[in-house]
Amino acid sequence: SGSSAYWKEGVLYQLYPPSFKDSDGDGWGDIGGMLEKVDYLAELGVSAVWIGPVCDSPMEDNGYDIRDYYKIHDAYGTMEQMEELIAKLHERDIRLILDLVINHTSDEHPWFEASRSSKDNPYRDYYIWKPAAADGGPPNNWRSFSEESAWEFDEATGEYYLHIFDKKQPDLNWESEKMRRDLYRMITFWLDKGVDGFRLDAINMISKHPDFPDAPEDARHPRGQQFYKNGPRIHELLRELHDETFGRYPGTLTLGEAPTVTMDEVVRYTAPERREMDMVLQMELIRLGKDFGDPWKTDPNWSPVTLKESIVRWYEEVFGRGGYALYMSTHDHPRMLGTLFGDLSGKGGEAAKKMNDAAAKAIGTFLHTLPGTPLVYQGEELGMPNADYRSPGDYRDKATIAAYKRRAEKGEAADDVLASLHARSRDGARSPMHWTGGEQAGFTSGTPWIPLNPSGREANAEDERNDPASVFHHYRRLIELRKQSPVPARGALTMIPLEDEWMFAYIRETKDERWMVLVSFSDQERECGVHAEWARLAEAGELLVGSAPVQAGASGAGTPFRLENGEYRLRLLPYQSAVYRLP
Ligand code: TEU
Repeated sequence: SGSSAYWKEGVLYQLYPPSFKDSDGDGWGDIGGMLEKVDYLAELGVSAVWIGPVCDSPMEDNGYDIRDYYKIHDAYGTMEQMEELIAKLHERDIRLILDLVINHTSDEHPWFEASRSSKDNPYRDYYIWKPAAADGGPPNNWRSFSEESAWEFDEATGEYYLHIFDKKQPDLNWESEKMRRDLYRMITFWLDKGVDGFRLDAINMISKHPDFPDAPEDARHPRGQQFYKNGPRIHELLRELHDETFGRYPGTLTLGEAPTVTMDEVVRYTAPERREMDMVLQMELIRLGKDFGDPWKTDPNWSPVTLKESIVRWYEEVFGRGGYALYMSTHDHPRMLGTLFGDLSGKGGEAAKKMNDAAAKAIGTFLHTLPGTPLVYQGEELGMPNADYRSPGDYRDKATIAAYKRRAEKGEAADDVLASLHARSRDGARSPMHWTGGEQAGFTSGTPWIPLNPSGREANAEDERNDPASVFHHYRRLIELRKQSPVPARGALTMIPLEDEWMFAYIRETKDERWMVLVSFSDQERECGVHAEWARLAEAGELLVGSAPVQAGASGAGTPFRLENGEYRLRLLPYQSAVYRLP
């Protein structure tokens, strides 16, 4: 890992295979489509691309249910294309990070078919089987992420198996050394293919409490999580995993998805001397506006002030001691643009586009000027808004469809349910990528597996690459800045105190260079008092990157600082952002 690891200086890109680019007209993104867009990724300037799972799968969870770790899913292409993608990315000095799903497999995986066939099958203990409770029901009261029992009864052997996700995703039993060895063999196979690292799916859930005790009936969703998230043997298992695989391939990047890991636990998972993982994908920033206790509720009283608190805690408690990927968008949560930030009227049109562009640039400026490693989720660099699907039939995610049905049957008003789907369903982030403003946004020549976003089409790669003021070029500039200066990746962070919680101002500095970052997360023009020293510094500063209206240097029109009656005021336009290099 070392201090000069590329991933500490660079930017990661998350590519969601089903929705990235379809090259053969079957409506599904595929590796052929990825090959077509390697130059696009190189132009954006990202250092590594994390692609979601592309192994053979029945696609119950869009590939997070693996049936064969050694075969590429037919709809995505062939192993030869995979090898070509690795080579082509490497030619452009971009690394490939594979999604590694090893907390569970598909129930159609041969291991599970053997395991369920009989109690004394050698693969029986590759999974977690338990007899029924005394009342004949599930072994305990745990519930899955899909809000049903976490146990599925299997007739053949009259026992239940554990699945903390969908029932077609049985959890692997990490207490079985034989199973672990099979996984290590598979990971080594992919490392020998030349992949540069892995994003480890739900990796902090692999160690379950050996007694599988009941959780309190009113425990937070998903009930029972306290007995498998950051479980009793998690660190020794991750250490063994590291030493048996990644540790033997120096420079391999490991990015662990660890949903409930708290800030102070990040160091235990990612400090180099721990020999576990390099970085975690923690959920603190993306939680904004969501009631994580209920998958379908939003938090009406949200405020970006929690972002300020998180980054200060991250900087003070973790930075320099552990690895942290910064993201506010991914395939598992609606895009913040169009749900929390940007144009929320749903009216569309020029004004909406302007508001969305400014908000997209504000989010990008915030993430890319913080300590840590920013992650760009496909479409975020274009300012693609959350899909505003208008009918339940537009959704594809199993948990979303089940929730809609359940709530409609309970008689909940259809509009209310649709509104909560728009605000919380992960399908909002999964609408196909916009490559052009034309037919099917240039994603496919066929019928896409999920409808395109009915709006937001003006945010597309082709138009934006030809518009220097576009969100795309704003992201390209932010990524370029990260390559030109050590300030964003390694500089110290000092918040500038402002009494307005929607306005952010902070300093990032090394001994040689000092930046000031200003960001408004508000759709209104706002202003507040600011200490004279900061205003004077910015007045003499050089604008490195800013959102429209682009300030002509620190003293031109639109300068955020004003001197009024001897007091300095900071005034920001809706979602205005600016980065100054200070004298
Ligand atoms: O997500 C694991 C996870 O932490 C869940 O909270 C996830 O965010 C939730 O299922 C969202 O509805 C990973 C993958 O990112 C997700 O796409 C998969 O569905 C899940 O694991 C099972 O593989």
